[in-house]
Amino acid sequence: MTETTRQTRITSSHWGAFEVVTEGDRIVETRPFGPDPAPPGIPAILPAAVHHASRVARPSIRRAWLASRDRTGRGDGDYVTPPWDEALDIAAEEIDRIRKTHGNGAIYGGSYGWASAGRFHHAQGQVHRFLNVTGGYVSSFGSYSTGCAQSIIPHVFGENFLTLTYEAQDSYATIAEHTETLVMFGGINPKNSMVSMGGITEHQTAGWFERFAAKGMTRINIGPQRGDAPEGCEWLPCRPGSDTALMLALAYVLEEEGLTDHAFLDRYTTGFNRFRPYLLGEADGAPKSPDWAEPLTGVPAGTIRELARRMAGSRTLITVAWSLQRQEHGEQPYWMSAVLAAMLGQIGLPGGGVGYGYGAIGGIGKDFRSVGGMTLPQGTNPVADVIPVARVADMLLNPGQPYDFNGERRTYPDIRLVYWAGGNPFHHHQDLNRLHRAWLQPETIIVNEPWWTATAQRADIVFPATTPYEREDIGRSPLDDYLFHMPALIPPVGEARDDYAIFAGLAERMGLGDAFTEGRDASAWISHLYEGFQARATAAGVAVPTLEALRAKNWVKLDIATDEQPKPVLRRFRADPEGAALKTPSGRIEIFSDRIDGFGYDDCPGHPVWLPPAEWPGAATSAAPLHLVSPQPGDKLHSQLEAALADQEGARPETILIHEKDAAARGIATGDLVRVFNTRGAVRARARVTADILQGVVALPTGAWVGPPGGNIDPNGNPNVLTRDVGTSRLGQGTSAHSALVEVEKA
Ligand SMILES: Nc1nc2c(c(=O)[nH]1)N[C@H]1C(S)=C(S)[C@@H](COP(=O)(O)OP(=O)(O)OC[C@H]3O[C@@H](n4cnc5c(=O)[nH]c(N)nc54)[C@H](O)[C@@H]3O)O[C@H]1N2
Ligand SMILES: Nc1nc2c(c(=O)[nH]1)N[C@H]1C(S)=C(S)[C@@H](COP(=O)(O)OP(=O)(O)OC[C@H]3O[C@@H](n4cnc5c(=O)[nH]c(N)nc54)[C@H](O)[C@@H]3O)O[C@H]1N2
Ligand SMILES: [Mo]
Repeated sequence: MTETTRQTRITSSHWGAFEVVTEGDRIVETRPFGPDPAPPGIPAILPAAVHHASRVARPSIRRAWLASRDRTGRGDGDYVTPPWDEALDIAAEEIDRIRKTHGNGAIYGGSYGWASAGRFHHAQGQVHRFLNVTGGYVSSFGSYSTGCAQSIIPHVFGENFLTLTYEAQDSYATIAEHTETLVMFGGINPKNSMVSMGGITEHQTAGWFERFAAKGMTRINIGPQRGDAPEGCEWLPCRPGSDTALMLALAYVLEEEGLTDHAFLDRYTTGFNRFRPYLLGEADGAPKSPDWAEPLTGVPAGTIRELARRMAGSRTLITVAWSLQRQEHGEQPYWMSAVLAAMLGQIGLPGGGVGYGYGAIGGIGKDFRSVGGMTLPQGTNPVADVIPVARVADMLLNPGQPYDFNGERRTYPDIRLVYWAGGNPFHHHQDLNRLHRAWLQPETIIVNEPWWTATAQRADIVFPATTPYEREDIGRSPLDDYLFHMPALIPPVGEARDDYAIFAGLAERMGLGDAFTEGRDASAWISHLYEGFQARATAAGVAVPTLEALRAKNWVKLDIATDEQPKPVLRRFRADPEGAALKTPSGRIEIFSDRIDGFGYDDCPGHPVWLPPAEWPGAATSAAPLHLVSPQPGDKLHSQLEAALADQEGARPETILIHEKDAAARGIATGDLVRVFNTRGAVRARARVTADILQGVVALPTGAWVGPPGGNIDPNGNPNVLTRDVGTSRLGQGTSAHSALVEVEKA
């Protein structure tokens, strides 16, 4: 055996910090990071994933595209592998041709996706900077995570949704101290708070729930799965897509039994008088009573009444999972939960009111003094055109066609070139067979990727990108209290290059090299960005080491934790509704919004309403009787590291949870291979039979790479073959991933 140097160092990731053991050029082992009380299992797969055969080894160009600009064969797998210089020449020439022939408005660079955690090498920042420097691109608004909430919540609270959730909600410490009843729509799942954009170091959600239990807090998980909240929580099974009906019925009981806090409504809200007739049924003849809601939600009327009384009689925090707005009419549960909390009169009180996304990512519920993060400046985009992020297939299929978005009538651009870096749309988008048809429209598709993902396999030009383990970076999330130097642990695998080097190479060929690099190499950029961060932190009174010292230490914990941070926006508003008025048109919480009413949308009118989705249990048919929810995977982040995970015995196809009665009716047992299908497509999955899911609902997590195009069944089990690609409404235009009906049969 040749002698190799064995080294152990720490790195950071979206799922936390961990130790990495290297021997020479290889990662051989990972271990938990000492200070993390609940380290996730994800890093274990890293040695296999980083050195996996599915790494993109060399720049690759699809043979038929190169020969004749063929687009129909995308996914055919037939690539040539020219040397870097030649591949960069070809790509730069093509980008130049498109922008000179059709303008930069013909380039789509939204490039949605989580990429990696290190801040300088963040692929989105890199691709956007490159495209800005070279004349701009059509960009995207919002995220798949919370696009719908990002549209509706500013109308209701006058606040940017992300500012509200990340900076203004109660911390778990405040909840532990003050909340008596925690009502969780869609649960709060420690499995999901394993991750956070840019990193989460101490995983504490499970620990907080132990504290909540110890102090006797009532914790109610409302939704289709028992497992969406930690063990010991009460489970109130409720049909997916029906939460708004349940919230309306709770509001009805408050109003009927004199439990509404009218003093709060008078002082802090506007429009209750226009909502009340709808609630009581005076407007449409249908009182939104518990008896009305029972057949819609599956929750017994008596249970609804009792819950409303419990909520009114105690300090109650309503939490709403992000999944509730990743569904058709997702605006409604987000708006209605605010109305329900306003009727309870506890908004702005510690441990009361409403909170969005607890548990969705690890940073929510933590309170830190703000010292910010570190990002590569992206410059400005000369192209103004922006699409709602989840409307990408609509855009590609309908150039020049009008669409509505949040009060505006817009037109889809005519996209000729797509550049994607740091995302996997053939994992994340809905109705993948439709996306495939849309994907055949542009003349050219370029992807930077470390692995041959489902998306890379459908690109014309693929540039192999390094992983974070192959380059130096800084790990820093504004929602975390750690700071990491992420050393280059191993040299680049194959011929991989950093996204930065790829874009610098393209920019140089387009005569814009200096504009892109500003004369810095990666290391000079890291020093430059770090110095900016250090100066801001110092100004905020937080000591951070010099970059040199951080390099030597590998990581530091920043002294920024606070036990309790006053909820700035809503606490101040409660204390002083005139002086600290909200930034809504009325200055108050808008139960009725004249602005939204003025849009004239029947799928999102002027106050919250019950609108059944086109696909939900209430619309089940004999052809598609089961509601599919597609939660985040517990063993990884989205589709990342998939190739190595998929190699593990029994890991693929993905596991689908099915209720024991639904399984029995179909002769299905745990471990059986099944076919899950609807009119949009079919996937293979492995059944796990359980009593912990509502009858009539099945759960198939996201994360599998969809198989090659053309097959009539996806062998890996990606739920997006089955999901429906429609906007939440004309207002939010978010993804409706959780609104889908399917049938399951034994394979
Ligand atoms: N059915 C259904 N679908 C969903 C959802 C759902 O609930 N149900 N949820 C949606 C949500 S909330 C999200 S956020 C999306 C997630 O969807 P994505 O964010 O697209 O998923 P990831 O697998 O994280 O994709 C990141 C990609 O970047 C690559 N990558 C990592 N580091 C680098 C790098 O340094 N450079 C480059 N060039 N590439 C890199 C990874 O290999 C990976 O392929 O999925 C959405 N899809
Ligand atoms: N381990 C891990 N954690 C992750 C991620 C990951 O890939 N892996 N991804 C991260 C990302 S990008 C995001 S955006 C967040 C998402 O965070 P969430 O949106 O909270 O997560 P989901 O897993 O999509 O959904 C949570 C649960 O909602 C339930 N649900 C679905 N529809 C309904 C409904 O109509 N009503 C009710 N009451 N419940 C419903 C489902 O049973 C599901 O298990 O998770 C993050 N956390
Ligand atoms: Mo997300």
